[in-house]
Amino acid sequence: MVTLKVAIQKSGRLSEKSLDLIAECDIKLSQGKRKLISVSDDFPIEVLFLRDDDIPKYVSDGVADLGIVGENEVLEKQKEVKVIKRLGFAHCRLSLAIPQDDVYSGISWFQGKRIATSYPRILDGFLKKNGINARIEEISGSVEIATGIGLADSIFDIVSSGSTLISNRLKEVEVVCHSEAVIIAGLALSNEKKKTLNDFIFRTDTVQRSKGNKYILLNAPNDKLEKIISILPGMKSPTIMPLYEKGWSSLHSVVNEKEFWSIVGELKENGAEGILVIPIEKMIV
Ligand code: PRT
Ligand code: ZN
Repeated sequence: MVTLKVAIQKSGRLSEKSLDLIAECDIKLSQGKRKLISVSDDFPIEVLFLRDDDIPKYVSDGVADLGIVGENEVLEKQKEVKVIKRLGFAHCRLSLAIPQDDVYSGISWFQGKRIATSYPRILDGFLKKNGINARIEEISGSVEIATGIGLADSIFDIVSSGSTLISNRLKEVEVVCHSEAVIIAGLALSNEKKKTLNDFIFRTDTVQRSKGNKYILLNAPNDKLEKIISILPGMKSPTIMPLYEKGWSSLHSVVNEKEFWSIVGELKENGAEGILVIPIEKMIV
């Protein structure tokens, strides 16, 4: 298989989880993190460690074939790349925020105002769509202090818990878009590279599917099995095996971690005993 070059963030909010994903795919990288390039002996992959802002460009230029990056950077950079998979981590939103004490009258509040941001393109698109004429002050970091130092009347920035806004006496008034980590790919991958890509995506799908799911084993009297099966939301039909003790069976199935706590009481009420819940490492359907 042809080697695939994957760009991930060198250091920051996405780096650890990106490396975890690669490791969970059973791909071991040759060198420690924080190097410029790492290779793997057991999968045709080369990992490039870059700044997240640069990843869409490197992928569209073909320097890297794939990238793991925040969707916000993809939307902002407007490079020729396609999002091929959402990864379910680094969730955040891009929002407009104004000083806490200002009365917010709706989107027209922004008419004629100065808005500081590191995401001028996304903001510009939003303002145009809403017919707002405002001045965008592009800055590369510490956007949240822009109103306090008199650089702008409001800000447009990433919000996660909202505590940065609160500690800077700002309030979130418009959510413009949501973001999470995604895998992006270049538009012109060779067929050979696509094969490696499919293999890599298959592995990531397998890892993601297993997350949040648990293998459940329990014992139950045979006359209660039907009821217990109707409680279990399982993947397909559960496996039933007879126990040595007559009239009893062992039932095996897969449950979602979140659902487990809401059904465990009902399982017990209906005669389930010796319930075991075991982590699943890989799940292939
Ligand atoms: O050095 P490099 O350029 O690679 O890194 P960076 O500093 O630009 O990015 P980094 O590591 O801060 O973030 C990488 C990606 O993580 C972002 O592009 C988003 O996709 C995602 N992400 C998720 C976040 C946040 N959550 C987040 N909370 N990125 C930044 N923040 C910052 C935000 O800028 C603000 O200052 O956290 C603050 C807000 O957080 P709350 O929780 O106080 O609301
Ligand atoms: Zn960055």
